[in-house]
Parts: sequence; C-alpha cells; structure tokens
Amino acid sequence: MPTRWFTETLHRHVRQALAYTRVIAQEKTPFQKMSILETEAYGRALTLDGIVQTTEGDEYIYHEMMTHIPMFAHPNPRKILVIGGGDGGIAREALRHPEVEKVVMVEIDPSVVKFCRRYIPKICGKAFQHPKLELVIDDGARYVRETDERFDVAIIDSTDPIGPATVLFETEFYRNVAQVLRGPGIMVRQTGSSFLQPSEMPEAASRLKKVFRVVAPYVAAVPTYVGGFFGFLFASHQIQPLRATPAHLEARYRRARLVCRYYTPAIHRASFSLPANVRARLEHA
Ligand code: AG3
Repeated sequence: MPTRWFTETLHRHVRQALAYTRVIAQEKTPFQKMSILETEAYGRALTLDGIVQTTEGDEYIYHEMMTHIPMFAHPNPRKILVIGGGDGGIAREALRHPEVEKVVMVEIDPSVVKFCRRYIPKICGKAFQHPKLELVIDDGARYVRETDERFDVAIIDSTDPIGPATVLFETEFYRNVAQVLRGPGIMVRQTGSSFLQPSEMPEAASRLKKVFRVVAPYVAAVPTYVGGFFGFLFASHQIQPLRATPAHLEARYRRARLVCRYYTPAIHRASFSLPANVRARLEHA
C-alpha cells in the first residue's frame, strides 16, 4: 500500500507531512474538526482543524514545560486552572505535584475530552478519574470573567490564535486571568513557533505587559511544532521565573519525585535564556 500522508497546512510557506497507517477516529464537532491518526514517527497524533496539537511521541516536552515551569516557580501551588487542554496532558502533569489540592480544567469542546480519553489515553493517564480534578465544560474566556474561584497557577493550553481560541489571546482575557490569580499567581501560555509565527510572542508579550508586572519568555524544542524553538510566556504580578535558585529547584523536583523526560531544574533556568534571534523580536514588545 502506498504511504499515506497527513499534511499540516498551518504555515503559509511551509508544510509538515506525517506518514500515517490508519485514521483512528475523526469527527466534526460544533467547534472544530478533530482526528486521531496512527503516525509512523510519533505514534498517535491529535489534529484539530488540520493542525497537529499533540502526539504520543513528543507530547511530554510541551506538557512538562507548560506545567512544571510555573509550578516550580510558584512557592506553593495549590489551586491550578487549565484553560483548554482537552487531551488531559497538562492536568496529568499538574496532578503530580504534591502541593496540589485542586485542578480545574475548563475545556470548551467536550468531544475533544471524550475523544482523547478513548483514543489517546496515554496522554491523560488517570487525570480524568483523579479526585482533585474538576472538569468544567465552558468557554475559558467566560469562565475567567465570571468565576469566584481563585488560583495559584493558570495554564492556557490553547490552539493557535485562529478559530475558537482567538479570544484567549486578547488583553481583556489576560486581565480576567490576572483577576482569578491570587497572591504570587503565575500564568503561562504558548506563543507558537519562533521562526514561522514570529509575531505571536511579541504580540502576546506586549498585551501581557499591560496586565502583569513580570512577563518572561521561554523556549523549548518540540519536534511536531515545526519552525524553530517553540515559544512560551510566563507572567506574574510578583514572581520572577529565575528567582528560584538551582538548589531550590532541585529540592522541589526531588520532593515531588518527578521523573521527567524533558524538564530538569537546569532546563528550567536555561529555557529563559533566549537565542539572540528570538530576543531581538521582543525588544519593542
Ligand atoms: N496546544 C498547542 C498547539 C500548538 C500547535 N501550533 C503550532 N505548531 N504552532 C496543544 C495542546 C496540547 N495539550
């Protein structure tokens, strides 16, 4: 049988193609078109509107870096908010921290959760059965505008700023996230590929700076998010991401008994050291 190729067309002038053996499932929801493919290189891959969201092969890089960076930077992260994250990967990592009392995950599309639990259960692990997890099916933008709950860490695990996630990139949304954070609360979000989505990080940084005193970019190499280093932003009223010393991070990491596959206390600090080409774009942000 000839090789079948899934082609991601997220970027205007570059396409990523993954060889796959089988379409495991496919569904059109009121929000998006989702599919799960059995790929040769990365195991099962979740795509939403034709864009690779996560794969069994490399999901840990994104999920560990989106979760453990804010969790370990925060002195005592007990209540965690995840916006999006329907595959459960962020919730899984957050629940590994001993201080956590509650993780509220707000996902707009219940079909994504159902789909991922069924076809890529390795990614959520036991997160959805965990007694500390509360799953809310709602629009994340509305949730942060209306809730009375307060959080220590907010992780915005959204798709790209096209389609249903667009509102999760607006200043108004960041203001509401800041409102639901208590004390030294920290927010993180993804900001796309540094090379192929070069304006995403500076744009998000300038919006976040209107709301938070500390805004710090960091990067990680995620193979299926093509286009150079993948970017993230860390934002807080009080916490500097590099305030925690290497010894403190080591101690926290050991106490949590985490066995990570990308995150290390050294990577925690190193990921905030930006290559000059990424830093240059942020100069006027
Ligand atoms: N959410 C972020 C996907 C970003 C893909 N975009 C890209 N390659 N620029 C993934 C959800 C994982 N829980």
